[in-house]
Amino acid sequence: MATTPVAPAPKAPKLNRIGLQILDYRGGKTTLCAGCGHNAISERITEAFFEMGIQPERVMKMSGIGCSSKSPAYFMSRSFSFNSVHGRMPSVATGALLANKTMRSLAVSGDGDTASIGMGQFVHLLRRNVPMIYIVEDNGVYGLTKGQFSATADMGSKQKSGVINDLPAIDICALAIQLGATFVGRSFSGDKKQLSAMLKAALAHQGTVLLDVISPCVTFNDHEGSTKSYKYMQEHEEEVGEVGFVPFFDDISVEYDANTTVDVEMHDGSHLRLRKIHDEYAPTDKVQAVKMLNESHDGGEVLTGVFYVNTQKQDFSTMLNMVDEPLATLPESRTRPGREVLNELMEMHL
Ligand SMILES: Cc1ncc(C[n+]2csc(CCOP(=O)(O)OP(=O)(O)O)c2C)c(N)n1
Ligand code: SF4
Ligand SMILES: [Mg+2]
Repeated sequence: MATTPVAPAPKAPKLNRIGLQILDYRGGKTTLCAGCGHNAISERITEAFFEMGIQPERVMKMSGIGCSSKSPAYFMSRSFSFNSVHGRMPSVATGALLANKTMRSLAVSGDGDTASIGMGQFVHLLRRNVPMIYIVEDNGVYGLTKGQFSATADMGSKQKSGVINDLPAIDICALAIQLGATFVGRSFSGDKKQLSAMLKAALAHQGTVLLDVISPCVTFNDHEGSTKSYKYMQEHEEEVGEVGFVPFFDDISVEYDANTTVDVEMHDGSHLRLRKIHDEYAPTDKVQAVKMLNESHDGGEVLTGVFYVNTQKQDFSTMLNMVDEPLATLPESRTRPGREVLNELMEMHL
């Protein structure tokens, strides 16, 4: 007797350690240009938050203005989100975190938003070591306003119209290390493996994480003569060290060679394992990290990897000795001083 073939049962979706599936971390459909590096970064963010098992409702997504700053709409729809004013996101993010330090903060900005109009705010976020992940989707141009050079455009790089940039670039990573960020690295939107490992490690850190991610703008800065194009990155990317990450909920006894690999224990018990490729690589040495970045510019390389990690420095909310309960949920009786206290204060200052 002939048997009717039975259709295979549909595969159950993969669940993460808190029982959610990848769909729970997705956002709206992107409206950015097809092939824009920012879209690939959104994908990596979605995967990293899913794989680390972060509750989307416990995340606040912060951004300024630009194509990059629009991208938080394209991942984690269930999270809180604040699309602020061009260049003014750092102060909004700092305030939001102080109001509720129990939330995870993820900022997505652009090179124009951060290093041009936003520089005045950005440097103060760095020196405070505000506990958040700050991603700069770096394409060397103002994509949203049609491709003018930003402050990260390399000297000598060519605009689509043929105009040459005659100003030196600001290295956001060197600046961040110098000013106080405690986890600093650079990646490339096309380097899936490295960017994923760096994002997961960033989620394990308590302090300011600054990730400068080279993210080509296919519409205005992906031509011959650009130093932020896919082709230029494929030819000039130089990994300073291979980034490995073992989350706290996996087996951390995985073997590694201590002669060639630096192991850093992160705040949540996860391990960042950095295998040296570059001779001078010493990711816990601030001076060495800045020196290496300066030398790489002179050599025309685009260094990527984790350049600097410091798990010892206090983050901003610890430094301020904030109460455990978020300020946002404290009752008025605990936030508003009574008349007696006010009178006492007035006496003291008379
Ligand atoms: C206060 C203010 N100044 C200028 C602008 C115009 N503006 C909008 S986006 C942008 C640049 C965006 O560049 P970037 O941050 O690099 O983002 P991208 O679009 O390249 O991702 C500028 C100058 C604005 N919206 N608000
Ligand atoms: S203009 Fe450039 S930065 Fe903006 S979405 Fe298009 S490719 Fe991306
Ligand atoms: Mg830009």
